[in-house]
Amino acid sequence: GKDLKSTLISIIPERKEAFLKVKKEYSDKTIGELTVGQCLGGMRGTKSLYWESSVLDPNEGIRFHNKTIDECQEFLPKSKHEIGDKLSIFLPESMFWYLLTGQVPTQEQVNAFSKELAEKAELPAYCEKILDSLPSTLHPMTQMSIAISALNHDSLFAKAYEKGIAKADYWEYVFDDVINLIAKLPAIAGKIYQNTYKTDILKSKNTSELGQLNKDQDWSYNIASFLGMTEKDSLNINNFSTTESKDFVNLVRLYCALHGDHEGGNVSSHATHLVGSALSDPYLSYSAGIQGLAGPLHGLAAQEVVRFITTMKEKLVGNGDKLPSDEKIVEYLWSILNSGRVIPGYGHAVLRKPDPRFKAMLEFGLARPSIAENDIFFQFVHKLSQVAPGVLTEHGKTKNPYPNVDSGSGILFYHYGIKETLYFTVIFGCSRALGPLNQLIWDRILGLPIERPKSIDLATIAKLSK
Ligand code: NMX
Ligand code: MLT
Repeated sequence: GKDLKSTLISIIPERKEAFLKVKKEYSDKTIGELTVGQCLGGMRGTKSLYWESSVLDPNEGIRFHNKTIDECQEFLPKSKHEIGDKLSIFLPESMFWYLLTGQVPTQEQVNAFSKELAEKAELPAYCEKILDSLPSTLHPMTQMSIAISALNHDSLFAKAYEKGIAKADYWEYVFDDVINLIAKLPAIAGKIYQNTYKTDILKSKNTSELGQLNKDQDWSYNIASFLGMTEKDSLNINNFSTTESKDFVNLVRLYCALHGDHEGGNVSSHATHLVGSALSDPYLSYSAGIQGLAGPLHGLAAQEVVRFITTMKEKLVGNGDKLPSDEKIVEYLWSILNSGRVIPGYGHAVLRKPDPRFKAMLEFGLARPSIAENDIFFQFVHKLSQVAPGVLTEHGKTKNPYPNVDSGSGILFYHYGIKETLYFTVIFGCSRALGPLNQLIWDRILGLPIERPKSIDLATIAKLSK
């Protein structure tokens, strides 16, 4: 079968023709109105961004090229090492292929793509040096954005642009940069984890590497391995059995495949798209996305939820391992709301029902007795999803009282031994590359212009409103 780039090349003419046709025939037509409320209220609901690979329905949740999460789990290829295994999970690289081309890759194509990513995974020495020079007190997300933007040193697009290239050729260089960037994310994530949290243990064991690259393995396996989280890693700090190791790798696969794309308007995707429209290369563009993901109302909620759950557990049951009564949880939630804080992991700018991505993460835990029956933190997450919607509805402010994507994921990583709360959003940052960077390639294929909306002052808003 063809590789990803050749597959993409074969579908460009048709997609380009469809795009140009709509642009030509409908450019003067309207697709909605803009209210003053929208202009002053975070542009909510304004249909003003073009995005091909996914659409978010407020009630149903995300669809990737019109397919639900369950459907994707059915038809997207899984790890070659686990073919036929019922518990295996579709690969993020299958998802990327599908997002970019709208086509389902064969097992063979995905195997080759995983291999290509592993072959390009190594970080250049200067990037490692930059990461090594950062204080371990610097937030992991800041470290991640620094590492990603530093890689622009090697941007093929930036170099070619400097020399002078035709606009029609931009996308090929952007494509190559995107693949290189995605390939290097596992090593970036691992290095940050090692430098920030594991230098002491490495020193005490007289070794310099937490985990290593496995060229025969998929992208998520390598994220897990760079974190020192597979049973094969030399330290195996968590004393993982083969099953635990397999489960953790599957958690990373599920998490990364699910968190990749959430249409275009979320902060990280929108930021990547906007910065890319200035023809900043993919490294600079995605580093802007990472900066947005680092905000507590967006991706950082993953960290806030774990802090929230562990503190609540501590306050309500101390060292105990049984859930408190629902009344006690309700009372605790009210104390948070009455002090003017938000319940992290709840609410959404678009969704009006529980996030199907949350459900998928919850089901991952529920399917494993060691989590569902023995992990009190997970049980808190599950219980909260039943109790908090009622409290938030009574509170009456949030338009969506249901759990969002960040509500359950962090606690699953916590279960497997990643307990450093500030770190969780870095794994989100690996995953989120898939959606915005696939669209960035299309932005350049289709020749989208620099983004430059009109801004207006309050007097003009009042004058124009009718
Ligand atoms: N707890 C308490 N109050 C809330 C919550 C919540 N979880 N969610 C929304 N509200 C409040 C919100 O602060 C606002 O109050 P005010 O009028 O005083 O400013 C009011 O409800 C209306 O907000 P919405 O229109 O429902 O929500 P909006 O679209 O502005 O914001 C979020 C969406 C996701 C930023 C918001 O629900 C929130 O802050 N949630 C908690 C943080 C979180 O979980 N973020 C993760 C989102 C997923 N992700 O990864 O990006
Ligand atoms: C996301 O995945 O980006 C979040 O659910 C936030 C959003 O869609 O606005």
